[in-house]
Amino acid sequence: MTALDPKARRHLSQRAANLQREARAEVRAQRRKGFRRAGPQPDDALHEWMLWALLQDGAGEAPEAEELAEDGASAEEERVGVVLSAARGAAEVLVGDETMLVAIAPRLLAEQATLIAVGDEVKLSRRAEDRWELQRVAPRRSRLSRPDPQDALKERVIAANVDRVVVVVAATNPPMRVGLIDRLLVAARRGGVALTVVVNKIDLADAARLAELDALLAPYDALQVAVYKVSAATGEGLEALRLSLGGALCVLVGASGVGKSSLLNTLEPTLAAQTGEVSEAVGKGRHTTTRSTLYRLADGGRIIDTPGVRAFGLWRVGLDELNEAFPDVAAFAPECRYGDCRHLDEGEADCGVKQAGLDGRLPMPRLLGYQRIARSLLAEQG
Ligand SMILES: Nc1nc2c(ncn2[C@@H]2O[C@H](COP(=O)(O)OP(=O)(O)O)[C@@H](O)[C@H]2O)c(=O)[nH]1
Ligand SMILES: [Mg+2]
Ligand SMILES: [Zn+2]
Repeated sequence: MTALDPKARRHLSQRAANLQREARAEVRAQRRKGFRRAGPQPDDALHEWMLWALLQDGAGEAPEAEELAEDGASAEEERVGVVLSAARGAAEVLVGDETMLVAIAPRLLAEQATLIAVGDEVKLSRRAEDRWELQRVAPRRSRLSRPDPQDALKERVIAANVDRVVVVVAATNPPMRVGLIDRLLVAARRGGVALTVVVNKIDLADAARLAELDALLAPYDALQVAVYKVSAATGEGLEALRLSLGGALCVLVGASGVGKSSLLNTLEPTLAAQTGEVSEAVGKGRHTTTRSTLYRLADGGRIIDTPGVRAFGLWRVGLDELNEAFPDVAAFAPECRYGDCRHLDEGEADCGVKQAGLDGRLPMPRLLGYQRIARSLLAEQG
């Protein structure tokens, strides 16, 4: 919103606060189970409401105006940039060194969650003196996707054009789930992105736990997945992590509370990415990440912070793609008696993969992890 002058910004912020107050009254009046109003919720940050207020400005626009500008736009009426964050109907776009707040073209709104993601390269068109609209999205080089939470048949792109997915887990708390790493590995391969695993909070782990983590994560080494053990609290391991990320565009993914925002703050102290600490001054209101946002690092790298994920669904992944992400498991498939063996049920006799798990050639967690995802994929297919 730095594209707005202070006066316009103050005005927008006032209108946003009004909209937020109205929404609070509306929700109070209609409180019943499951009720959810469209747009931002009363407790969302004022920032969200400012984006929403800005969107309301463009709601009554005549369609002819749009067509006119699209055909007749001259060079200085168009700009290209990268999406830093996107709300319903509006986006923050980095154009050169300037952050611009723009409305999203009405015809893109219905499919916004699929069409526009953080990291997307976009074209803007001028609509009025200081009003720009996001018109087009360039084809993506890579993506991290999952099914849309509201409609599993739709793709929800979490981040576009990223070089690396960095899955963050905590050494102790919250509990680490290897299944999330496996699923992200599948999704990352599917989207053409490399994967790094970061184990944060090692300051809280004793020697026994560290050894346990090493054993659990050893199989990933063989899959060209880099594993870093760090502490955002003490800074341990962060220099090595920073060097490995280089100037790449990375997306941080993981459960809530593992320390994604803390890591970002430590990697780039000039950033004020929100972390889970509750501010004394604010009292209420949790400082958790509610929206994916791209941040630029001083060394040229760029990192996308995302809200926490509880589970990670797989978008259009079948057993073939699963096998590609589990090459260590698939390596034993030639030893199965049947060519179409899925390495699952007791009924599948003479399974070389399960045998390899039983006699220790394949680590049991890898076999079980494979089977869990395979079962869920087969269940989805009905
Ligand atoms: N002990 C310890 N606590 C950490 C570390 N990193 C983050 N935390 C704490 O974990 C909580 C969640 O951090 P946050 O960055 O908001 O997690 P996010 O939800 O993944 O973004 C906060 O209270 C942090 O202070 C760490 O390396 N060690
Ligand atoms: Mg966060
Ligand atoms: Zn088998």
